[in-house]
Amino acid sequence: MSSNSFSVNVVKTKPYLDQKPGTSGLRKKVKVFTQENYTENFVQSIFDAMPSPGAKDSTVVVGGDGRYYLSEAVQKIIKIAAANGVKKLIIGQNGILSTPSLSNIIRKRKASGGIVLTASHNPGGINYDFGIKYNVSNGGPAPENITDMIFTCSKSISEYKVADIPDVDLSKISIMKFGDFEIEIIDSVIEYVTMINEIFDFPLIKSFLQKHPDFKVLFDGLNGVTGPYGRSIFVEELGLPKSSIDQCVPLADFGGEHPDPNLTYAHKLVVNVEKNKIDLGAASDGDGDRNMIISHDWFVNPSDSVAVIADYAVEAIPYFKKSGLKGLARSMPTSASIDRVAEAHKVQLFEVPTGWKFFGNLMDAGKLSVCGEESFGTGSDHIREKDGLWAIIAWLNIIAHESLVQGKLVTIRSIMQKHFLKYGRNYFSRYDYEEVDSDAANRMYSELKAKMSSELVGQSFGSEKLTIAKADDFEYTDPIDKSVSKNQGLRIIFKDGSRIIVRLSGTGSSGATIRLYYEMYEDREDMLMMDTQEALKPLIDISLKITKLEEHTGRKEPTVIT
Ligand code: VG1
Ligand code: CO
Repeated sequence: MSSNSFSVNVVKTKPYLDQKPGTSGLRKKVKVFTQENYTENFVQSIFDAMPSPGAKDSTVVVGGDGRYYLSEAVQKIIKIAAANGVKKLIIGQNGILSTPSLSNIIRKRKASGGIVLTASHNPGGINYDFGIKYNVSNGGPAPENITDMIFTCSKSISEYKVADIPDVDLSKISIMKFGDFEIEIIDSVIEYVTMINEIFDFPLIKSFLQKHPDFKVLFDGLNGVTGPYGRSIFVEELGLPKSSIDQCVPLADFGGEHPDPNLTYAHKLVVNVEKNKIDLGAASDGDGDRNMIISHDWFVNPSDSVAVIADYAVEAIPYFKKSGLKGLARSMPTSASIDRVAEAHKVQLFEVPTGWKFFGNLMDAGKLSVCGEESFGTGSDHIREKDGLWAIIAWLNIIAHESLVQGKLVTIRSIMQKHFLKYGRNYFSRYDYEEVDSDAANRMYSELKAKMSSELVGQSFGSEKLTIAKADDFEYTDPIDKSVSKNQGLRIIFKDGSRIIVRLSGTGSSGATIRLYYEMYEDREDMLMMDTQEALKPLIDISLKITKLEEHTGRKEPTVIT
């Protein structure tokens, strides 16, 4: 036996062939993860695939969103990590860390990487989803070459190593040592709140809230991981009343809901915002990396949200006053609202595939400050994950700043109107068809793909503007490491720049989810405040025609409309 005060057992195992990480980690039903050795195989594969210098002597951060099966998974990771020679694990108290908070800890502690235990916005509980994601030393999700390597390892695994150390108490802030192996249990919230304090203008926000006691804020944690973070920031730091936070106790099953901040699943917030005339309503998802911004008279589309934050960043937010605006980026389906801001601020705009992992290289190279996805993901180079509370506080900071500039209380609606008058408006909507039969979805997708360049280009739908100018399958070459990502979504682009995008989700755990994205640009002054669904109706009709969605799937209506 080595200097370790534990022995290592080698357990024989057989590979599972379905451990391919999707858009954001491996997500499956809890019942899949609890199959014999399923979790152990994947965790061992992560350690096997860890980039050089590998697992031995590394420091790894571990935490998750509090969903069902979290502590069991943490205990397994501890034993497998120790057996693989990991030097130190930094674990959130009770295993809890929001995704952005975990990204921050990796960076602050200069850890080798992190294991994030979450299925994000997917429902939790014994009959629902669990997930495991590996993040690298920059704090961001592992890039595709590493997730491919994890998958490769998982397909040929024949044994895993496990240390015979007892289950540890995750509930107390402490340091435990087993020979050379160390476990540090840290407070889940403090370091994140400190970081947020350093980024934003808290004195300005505080004086704004004091000056306008009638300005109503409501943050809904959707029973996910951000509850304690939200309580600390809104109630303790900013002194808002307790009534300005809701559903802020993390529950293992998220109270039986989808912890997904959108108009459908955050319905309770939508109703409360309306009923109580809330000026800034906000929600976050299960693991805390998404955000929704809404007021009683406006819903901020995520594609617009990131554009507004980018536009105000240097003017209003101390972090960017210091760092400047290095560049902007969005995922491909996200509207080009932010492209216009990039142009106005004379910085480069990057269009990357769906998934936060594609922003990391650009940030590490100093080419990117603010970025976002239409799927309620917004963030910046302060960490390497999208950050729900960051985006919400950014809005609060912008409202406080703009109110000071104008010498009166401004509304979210007025900020949006001002933005549209300056830049025009990219009307945007996404239709999700969830839990569609996989074969039907795949058939629809491949049929459409087959006729993309041949049949579709040149087809006209009633007007010259609505003639298809380009149709392709999006492909991305990373400007930094030159890696190529193919098959990232079907794009149908019209002569006037309008777009229909078709993708299949990579985060679901059963059946397929079809996503249809619509975008149309408008800059006529009297057409800026139209109803989104009305504005996009022609594109929606065209998409249903060319995809034959109903014929293939039997679905008449989407499950979720954003
Ligand atoms: C979805 C979103 C994507 C996001 C991903 C992870 O992926 O569309 O923009 O990055 O979820 O978000 P997909 O493949 O289902 O479209 V999270 O908050 O679930 O980690
Ligand atoms: Co999430």
